[in-house]
Amino acid sequence: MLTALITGATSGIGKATALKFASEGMNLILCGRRTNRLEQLRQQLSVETEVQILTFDVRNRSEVNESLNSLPEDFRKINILINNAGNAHGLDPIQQGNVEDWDAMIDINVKGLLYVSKAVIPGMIERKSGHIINIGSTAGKEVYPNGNVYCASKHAVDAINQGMRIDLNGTGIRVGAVNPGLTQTEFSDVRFKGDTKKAEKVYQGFNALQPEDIADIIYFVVTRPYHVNIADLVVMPTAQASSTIVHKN
Ligand code: NDP
Ligand code: 8X3
Repeated sequence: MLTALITGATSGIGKATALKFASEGMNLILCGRRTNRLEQLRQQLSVETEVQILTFDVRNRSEVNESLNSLPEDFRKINILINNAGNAHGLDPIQQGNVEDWDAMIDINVKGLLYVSKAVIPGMIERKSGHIINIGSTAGKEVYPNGNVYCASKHAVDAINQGMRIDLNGTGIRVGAVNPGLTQTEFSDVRFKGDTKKAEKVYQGFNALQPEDIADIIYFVVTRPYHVNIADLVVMPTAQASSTIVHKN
């Protein structure tokens, strides 16, 4: 029985991946800061599979380590790590950028991903097996106006994904990235700090990707035969050609 740890499981892509994995019988370790949502998911998914929940902020290195060390013995063998927790904070020209937003994006999207990976990788090396999926973004492939630091954080994820694959080569661990384009989640609510009207506009006039679309792809990636590693995958809505070119009705 495979065990998957998913960060950012309380919403969007992480939650959809949790639902997909549960429906396929994987054991789950679900992480996030919102305990009530994690509890709800545990109740919902426990009829299908075994679920552990961990409440921690990926920015807090000691919380990350203590949480992972608190796992019961039968959840310590993590086969799959989905490094998904992350968000954009703000969409401002760099000269008007908010330093707290910059800190949040670098601390969560980059350092948080590293802290969780650092805690999980040693066990995978010991067992000579494991699969790490880093959730990047089209924003990690190109920079768009006002995307500055968010794009930088996702370019860092792209570099870390490559670096992990290079350094872990020969250990038995597979490493790959899934890089979504515009996906309708709580992402824009967070980016625009609860301005739901502004957030809704982002996905109006075209068929955006849904979190379930990405979850299906993640499931496909982690269920390839062991000798197949999907190293880097970019997926956009059909209406999207690049970060700045989206065909709207
Ligand atoms: P959501 O806002 O719906 O989900 C974000 C998740 O990240 C939540 O579960 C949230 O949980 C978690 N999270 C955020 N900050 C922290 C933190 N400090 N510590 C722990 N967990 C945290 O957005 P998405 O599902 O869209 O985003 C998931 C990933 O996909 C992100 O890495 C994002 O950059 C990426 N992505 C999204 C795209 C999109 O268009 N939506 C496109 C490309 C990539 P909680 O608040 O409970 O802590
Ligand atoms: C999320 C996609 O284009 O909003 O990473 O940055 S975008």
